[in-house]
Amino acid sequence: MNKYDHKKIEKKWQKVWETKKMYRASDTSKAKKFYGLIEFPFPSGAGLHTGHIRSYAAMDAVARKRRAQGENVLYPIGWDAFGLPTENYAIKTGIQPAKVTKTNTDNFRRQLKALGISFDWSREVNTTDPEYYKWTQWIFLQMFKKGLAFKKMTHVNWCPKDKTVLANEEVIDGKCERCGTEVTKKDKNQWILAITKYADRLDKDLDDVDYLEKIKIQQRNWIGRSEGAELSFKIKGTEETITVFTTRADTLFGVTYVVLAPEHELVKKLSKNISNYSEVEEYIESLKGVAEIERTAEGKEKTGVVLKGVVAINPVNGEEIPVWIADYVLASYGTGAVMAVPAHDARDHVFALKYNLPFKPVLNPIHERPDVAGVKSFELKNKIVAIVEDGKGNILTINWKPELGGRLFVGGTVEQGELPQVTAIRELAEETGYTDAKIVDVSEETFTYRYFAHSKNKAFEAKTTFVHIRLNSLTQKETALEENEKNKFVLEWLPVDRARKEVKEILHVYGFAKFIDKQPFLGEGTLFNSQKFDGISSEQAKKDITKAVGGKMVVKYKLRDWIFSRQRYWGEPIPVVTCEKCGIVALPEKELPLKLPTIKEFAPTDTGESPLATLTKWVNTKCPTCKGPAKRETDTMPQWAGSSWYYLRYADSKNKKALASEKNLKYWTPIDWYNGGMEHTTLHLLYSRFWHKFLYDIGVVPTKEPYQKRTSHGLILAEGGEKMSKSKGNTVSPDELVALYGADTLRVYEMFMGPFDQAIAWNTSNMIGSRRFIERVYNLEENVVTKKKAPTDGSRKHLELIINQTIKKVGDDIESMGFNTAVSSLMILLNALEKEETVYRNEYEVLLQLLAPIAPHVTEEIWAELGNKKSIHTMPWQEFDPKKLQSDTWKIVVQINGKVRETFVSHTDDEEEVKSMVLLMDKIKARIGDKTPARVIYVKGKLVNIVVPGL
Ligand code: ANZ
Ligand code: ZN
Repeated sequence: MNKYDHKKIEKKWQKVWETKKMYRASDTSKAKKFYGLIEFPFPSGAGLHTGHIRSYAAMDAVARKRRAQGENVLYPIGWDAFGLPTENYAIKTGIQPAKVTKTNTDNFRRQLKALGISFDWSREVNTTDPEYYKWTQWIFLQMFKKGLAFKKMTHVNWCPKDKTVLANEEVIDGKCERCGTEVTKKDKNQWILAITKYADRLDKDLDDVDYLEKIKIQQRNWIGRSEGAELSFKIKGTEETITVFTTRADTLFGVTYVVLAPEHELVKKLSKNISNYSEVEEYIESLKGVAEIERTAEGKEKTGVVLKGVVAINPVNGEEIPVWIADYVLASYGTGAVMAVPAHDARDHVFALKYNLPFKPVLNPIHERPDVAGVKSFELKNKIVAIVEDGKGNILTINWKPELGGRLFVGGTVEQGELPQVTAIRELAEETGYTDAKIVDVSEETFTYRYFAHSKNKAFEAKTTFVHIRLNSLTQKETALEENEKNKFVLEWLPVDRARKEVKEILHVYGFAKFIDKQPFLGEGTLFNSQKFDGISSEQAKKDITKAVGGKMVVKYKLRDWIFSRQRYWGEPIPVVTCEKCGIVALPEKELPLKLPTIKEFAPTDTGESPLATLTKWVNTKCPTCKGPAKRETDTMPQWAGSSWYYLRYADSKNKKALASEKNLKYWTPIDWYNGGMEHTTLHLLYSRFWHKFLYDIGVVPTKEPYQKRTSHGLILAEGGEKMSKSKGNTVSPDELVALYGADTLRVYEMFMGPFDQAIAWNTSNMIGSRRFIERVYNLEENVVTKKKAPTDGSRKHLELIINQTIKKVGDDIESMGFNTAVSSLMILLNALEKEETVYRNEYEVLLQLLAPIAPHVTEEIWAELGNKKSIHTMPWQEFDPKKLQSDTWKIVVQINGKVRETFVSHTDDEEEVKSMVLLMDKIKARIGDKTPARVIYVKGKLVNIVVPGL
């Protein structure tokens, strides 16, 4: 027997595949195309890590399966090679970034080839190759010409260590995503890409793509579409107005103050009117350098200062209200101003409590039970819910028998002409005997509850008023309740926390939240305290009130424009010049690529300018328009530029006339399946969708969306569960693993280690299991009768079943990224084959073919050893026979005169067969002896009962 020698096998086949150009995609095939994509790596000095492999090996399994199914597969690879790490390395070592990149990509290429991933290497792209970034620059120029790329003085995030501008997305918890340094703010003239112009489409078109739901949700939250209204408040005694953005125009009567963002331009404009202006300035100063994310972080204490002397006028009722500035209002969102409704907004609520500002409720909550859908007329009732405290932290509950409603607070019906607080005191006395009570509060709002009482066959509308009561003493009188009434409930005082947990009824929960937890009502309802709008729904009022005060309905987005320039060396030069006469002028397209000049000093300058600014000879140039003196732009593009369109270049990577030919783009786009990390959902994925949509608009690409389907893999963590990182020294390099165990083992292990979409810790010692599995597959060849096919006389039926099931399962699992269960079902099939004394060639070949997408080398080797001339990777995918999927085993219970005497597993449920089988069983025969059964009853697939009289 040959020993499994992975080193020999893997090298050999990698060479053969390369020579035969096995994985080249055809641009002209008539077959169905499949474009599978993984996020191309940044070629770091550390080389490939196990996390890369998880995604690549998974998509490789899909690609190989699709090829076997006759599809024309494009599975490309390239390098996202611009970016800071390379540049920082160059600064440290003085080695040219281009050279570092070459070394690193060579290493990555070697590592990937050693894994046998079926990339089409002929289409390799590199974002730092001038032939590539020529087109990155070209796309930029198209955006510039359409006004989507422009320069603007911007308040930017600045990393003092990396000396670079960071996009909001690159700031994590106020720190630089890369180096962890505290981020500061700086005003800089920056290139901006107007991604917000595409916000609506980036949101809406998610409807048409097949992304994992969590990816859609993250994108939608990031885009942050919000429908609302802009309403204007005049400022008393001035010509100024404050325009607020609100999603809740229905609460306009509940506004008790207005808040401006501290940076709002009106603050300066109104400085003369503000009597405490120095306090205001001091406050604004104190917020400088605090990131927006921090300012609005949940749970952070809100601060603010009133603008003394400034009075706003509520446009709907002329009420005069104070104006504040506060940190919880952001200049960059909406209009940078808010109408505050403490009774119905959570942030305003805490702020108003802190600064003692008034509350004015304007909404009655409403709840309809589903059983009143369509009901028009209701019988009205007035009710109360009373939250009764003993003054020692306990709340009175009435624990009704479950069928009567379970645990509630005190409740009751308001009698004709009665005030709700009177009802509450009366009901309290009647039901509980407590009489020494004091009213603390009575709700202004009533909660409308509509329900159908089946016992009375009538629909009711109950309006509940909430009463807060405190007992002065626990003096308790005998109640007048009848015995049978008393048995229906018990009174219990519960500590606040238990009461909160144990009372579940919606009205009672509301009362508790209002009085004990001091929660505002955030939902929608029916208006009151709103003059002529009283009684209408929130939904209607949003429109009616907006109209009445001359406001306008608007849609806002949280998404910000993309700050696109970096003051760094290792990026695409931005292909424009600034001319004294003509302003910013695009380079003519024929001058592209504008090559990145080589330079000696890569470190960014202390002024925050790009090191390119030091190359006076390069910087000083001629204006393409007027030929006068002009200066080149010295900012470069961010790393996100090259990765925003690389998938298009794969369609036609050598094209010199266009980023890719129309024909190839038409054939290959959209990408059928893109797998990548969740960390790229709001950055790369959104950026590239934006570029793609722009290219669609200018007629360069034929589809609206770049990616038809997007999935995501879970992170691979270091052994012990920490995040893998070079600095912690806990990364795992594939090189030793490939040498020691082989690429196939590594690949099987990565697919088998756990559910693909979940994070999992690396464990090298677990790789032994995958290695053993492959060895067993290899050794099984010994038992194979090579030339013969399995007989079809039914003697291999048990194997046919499992073989067909495995074909189906592996196929389904690869498509749904259930790689771990695909491997385990192959293990089950292997077990079954190992139990056989002889295995027939076609049976063995099924195992090999199903395993080939995951372990491509060893399966190819055995395939050849079996005498096959063509590669296993060119064989058609195995089909299962749907008729042979059913597990044809039944667990049959055998009874004699109703007593269980035996159970057994049958491979048939046919009545005659089962019966005769049972009657032939030795055990059964022995029990029946010479008597004759009167009847044999059969319950299909379950039971045989033999009726034997006189036994
Ligand atoms: C009054 C109001 C009453 C509001 C109410 C809410 C509830 P989304 O849904 O996230 O778009 N807002 C508007 N601009 C703001 C800013 N620049 N900084 C902080 N908060 C701002 O949120 C829209 C709501 O957030 C707006 O509706 C506004 O508060 C607040 F019962 O207006 B609302
Ligand atoms: Zn000019």
